[in-house]
Amino acid sequence: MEDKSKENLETQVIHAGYEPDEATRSVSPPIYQTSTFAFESAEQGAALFAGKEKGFIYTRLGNPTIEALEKAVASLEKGIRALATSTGMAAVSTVYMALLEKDTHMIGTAALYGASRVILETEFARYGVTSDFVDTSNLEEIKKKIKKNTRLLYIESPANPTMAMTDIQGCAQIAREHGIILVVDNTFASPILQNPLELGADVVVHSVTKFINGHSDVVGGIIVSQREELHERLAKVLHLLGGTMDPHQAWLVLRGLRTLYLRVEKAQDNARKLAAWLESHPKVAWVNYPGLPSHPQFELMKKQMKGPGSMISFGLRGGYEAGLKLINSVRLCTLAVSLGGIETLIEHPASMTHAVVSKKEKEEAGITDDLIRLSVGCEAYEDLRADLEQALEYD
Ligand code: LCS
Repeated sequence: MEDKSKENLETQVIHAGYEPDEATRSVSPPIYQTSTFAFESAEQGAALFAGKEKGFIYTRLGNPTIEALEKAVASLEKGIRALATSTGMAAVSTVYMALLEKDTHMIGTAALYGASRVILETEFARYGVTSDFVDTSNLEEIKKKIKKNTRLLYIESPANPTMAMTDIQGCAQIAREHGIILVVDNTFASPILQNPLELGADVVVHSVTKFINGHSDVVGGIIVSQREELHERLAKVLHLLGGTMDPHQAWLVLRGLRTLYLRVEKAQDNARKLAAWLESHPKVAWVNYPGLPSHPQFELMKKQMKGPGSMISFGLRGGYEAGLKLINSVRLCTLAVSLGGIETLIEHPASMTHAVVSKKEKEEAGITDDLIRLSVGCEAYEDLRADLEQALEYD
């Protein structure tokens, strides 16, 4: 296959990972809907299992349709290899399982997606793994928590749902100095706007449920590595745990991926305008959007991202009560969790996506009761603004 890595992202997103195959010349990749692959002989089966010959064995261990998606996302993220998973949480938990050991420690961003944090505090804690969640926007907070047994620094930037940003290059330097692996959940930015591996991260994870698939019709995840030995370690654990993707799911995600660039551009354009409009609205108390000069890390966004994306969090002067009125009054925006789809979604993280996180930890992470999260989609800006305008007409 031709090396696509030199092409512009706009081109890669359309072509990476697949070329018309020799047998049929089909332009769209075939869906290899099979659980297993026939061996030519007993000897060949043994050679495949022994790793002496390359080829497909069994879909949990690899499948051509899934591989097409993995190659495409690895290329977009500037990684060497990728592993597609059944959900975003399968990617996150595989990373934790592969890179943490009994009696080791990890440091994470306080405002992580709720389940990515809680699985450490409740489930991995049962195996002697300890964790500290800090405001990773402040690199000093990370340094303060490093211990002899710290193995993993796990960050989200921008973070779900506060939109706080973390200096990825700064984290990579700290990680290198202490022999720690840096993993970045790049779900909110997508590979179009941010490539953490180029900024020094070791591994990137995505919930492909979000921007990469982009149509709110599939759940999935992916792990991209920057080094062969990390990929091998992650692959071994994923194949044993079994949280792998299915070929039909992979085909749908690859289909969604082909329009990622167009969707990200359009949604970001809408979000820039909506964030500025919200910020000037008399009923709005605050807006957190990395594309606004008022965002505390506006300069960092310009340094490490190609654009601020399409996620906005904001609070109303009327606080929680007013927020509920707003989200119950929208007509075009859909009241639903998840994000990164073509349709605009609105939700209340404190009682929904981050409900599993304790009240005290939510407060420390900045997930306040008045915070409303908006995942801006690809509708016409004027229609979105009109919808929010009418929903803000409460007394
Ligand atoms: N990482 C991030 C940043 C996420 O936002 C999510 C899900 C996950 C990982 C897990 O991915 P999943 O297993 O759901 O594919 N975030 C959600 C959210 O904010 N609303 O609903 C799900």
